[in-house]
Amino acid sequence: MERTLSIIKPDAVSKGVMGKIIDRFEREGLKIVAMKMVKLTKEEAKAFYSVHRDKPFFDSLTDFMSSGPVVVMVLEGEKAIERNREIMGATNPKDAAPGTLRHQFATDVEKNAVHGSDAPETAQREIAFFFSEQELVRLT
Ligand code: RTP
Ligand code: MG
Repeated sequence: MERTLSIIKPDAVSKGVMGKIIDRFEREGLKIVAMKMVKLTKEEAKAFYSVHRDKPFFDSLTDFMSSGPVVVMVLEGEKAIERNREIMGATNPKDAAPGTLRHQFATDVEKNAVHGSDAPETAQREIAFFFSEQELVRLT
């Protein structure tokens, strides 16, 4: 069993599609083992996306991520990291395959509806960024 961090980004929350996104994860068999709604500060967004600190889009990305509430979730399942990335689709919705969340719900390459961890080490770091061990429910 693997865990990954998923974020429903501010664009998707304000469009009113968080239920649809959660529904998709449930239908795909990914189990939600932690979930909360938070509004990140600019500083928190910068810390979360610190790997991108030298990218030209960093300031804009962290403004966007702190612009409104987000839903953060821990998804659990076999190959959860890879499966979530498949369900999300490519970063740029123009490149995202039909049926992926970003194809369905993203506005542009930045306002792209969802985040998902990209590797086991990043999943561990990102889960710990938002949740303590006691906040993750045990399914069995
Ligand atoms: P994420 O980390 O949010 O799951 O997205 P990702 O792996 O598909 O893409 P990544 O390269 O990690 O980029 C992180 C987020 O930064 C914004 N971005 N803007 N303006 C741009 O060219 C640009 N490129 C990336 C997106 O919100 C992207 O998801
Ligand atoms: Mg990424």
